[in-house]
Amino acid sequence: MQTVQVQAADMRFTPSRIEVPAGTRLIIEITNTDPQLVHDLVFANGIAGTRLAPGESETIDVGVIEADLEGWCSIVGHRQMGMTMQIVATGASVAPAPAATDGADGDHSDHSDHDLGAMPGMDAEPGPGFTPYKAELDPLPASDGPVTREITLTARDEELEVAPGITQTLWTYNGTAPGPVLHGRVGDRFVVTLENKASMGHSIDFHAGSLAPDEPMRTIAPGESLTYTFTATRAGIWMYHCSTMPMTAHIANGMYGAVVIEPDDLPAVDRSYVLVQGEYYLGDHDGGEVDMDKIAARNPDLVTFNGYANQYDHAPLPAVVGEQVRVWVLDAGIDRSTSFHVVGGQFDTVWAEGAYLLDHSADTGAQTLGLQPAQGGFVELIFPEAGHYPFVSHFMIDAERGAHGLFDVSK
Ligand SMILES: [Cu+2]
Repeated sequence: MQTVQVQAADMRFTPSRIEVPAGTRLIIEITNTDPQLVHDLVFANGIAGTRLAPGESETIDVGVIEADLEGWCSIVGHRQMGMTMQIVATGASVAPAPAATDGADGDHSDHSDHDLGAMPGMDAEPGPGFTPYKAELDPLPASDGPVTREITLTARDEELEVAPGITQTLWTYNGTAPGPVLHGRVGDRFVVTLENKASMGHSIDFHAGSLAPDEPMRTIAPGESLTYTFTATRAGIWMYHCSTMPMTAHIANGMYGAVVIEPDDLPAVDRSYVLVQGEYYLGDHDGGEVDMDKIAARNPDLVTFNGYANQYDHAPLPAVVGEQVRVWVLDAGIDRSTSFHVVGGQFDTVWAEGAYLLDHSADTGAQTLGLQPAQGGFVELIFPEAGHYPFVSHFMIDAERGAHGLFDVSK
C-alpha cells in the first residue's frame, strides 16, 4: 500500500503525477487548500471523491493500480484549466486501461446531443411550469435625489427549462437566468449582498460601478456571503456576471444579468422593455450542465432573449399603435454579438454605450442596434398599425437558435 498526500489549489493538483509500482494499492489523502474554490478528485476507474470546500480533506482509496490511470477535478471547467492527475504504474506489463473517458464533467462531445431541429422551440410548446421572464421595465418612482437600493442575490443551482422540453441545471442569481434586473438613476447607491447557496464557488462583477475589484469581486465558497457596494455614477444598461473561473462556463450557465441606470434627462415613454441576449451550450442530458467543448468550439445550441429560446413567441410582449416604445438591450454573450432588429419596425432613437446615435429623429431612422458582448443600449419606435412584429438578432443563425420573439400590437 502507498499513501500520498495531495493538495488541490489554483487549478492544480500537487503533486499532479504519482508513480506507483504496479499491483500496489493507492490511498490519496487530499486537502483542498484553495482559498476560494470547491474541488474534488475523480478517476477514470470510477473511483470518485466528494466535493471539498476550502480547507476540507478526505481520504480516497483509489484501489490497486495495475495500469496508468487518469484523474481530474469534476467541477465544470476545472479539468480543462489543468486540474488533472496522472497515476503512473511503474513496471506494469499491461496497457493503460481504455476507460480514459470521463462521465463526470460534461465532456461529452462525441455523444449525440438533443435533436434540436432547425428551429428549437418553434415547433413545441413550453412545459406546464413555463413562466416568462418579466421583460417589462416598470417606471421608477419619483425621488428627490439619489436613493440607496439594497438587494440580496443568492447564488443557487436550479434545474430550469431553457427551451420546450429541454432542461439544464443552471447556476443562477435568485433562481433565474438572467438574474433580476436592477434599476435606478445616476447617483443611486447599490448595496448588494451576495450569498452562495450553490454547490461551488461563485462571485459577482457589476460593470455599473467603478471600484477596485480585489475584494468585492472575490469568489466565495458555498455557505459564505459578501457585500458589494457601488454608486452608479454613469447611465447605461450595464452587465453583471459571475467572474469565477472559467468565466465562460459561469456566464453561459446562467450567471449574468442587467443593471439599468437611467440618464437624468431620459424622456418618459409609454412602455419600456428589457431584453438580455445570452447563450446555452447544452450538456448531453436533460438537467445537465454547460458543455465546455461546445464553448471551445464557439458553437452554442441556443441563443436567447432573457434566458429561454423563443420565449416571447410563446408569451408575446404587448404594445399599442402610436405608443413610444423603448427597448433596452444588453448582449451578455459570452461569444455572440447581436444585431437587434424589429421586423416591420424602424427606430427613431438609438442609444448605445452612453451616447445617442439617433435622438427622436423625424426623418432619419435605424434598422438595428448592434452590440458586442457586454455592450448595451436602447432603441425606441412607434408601431404604425396593429399586428405581430417579430424581434430578432439579425445574425440569422442566432434568430433560428432562439433569439426571436414577438410584439403583439393592438389598436
Ligand atoms: Cu459562478
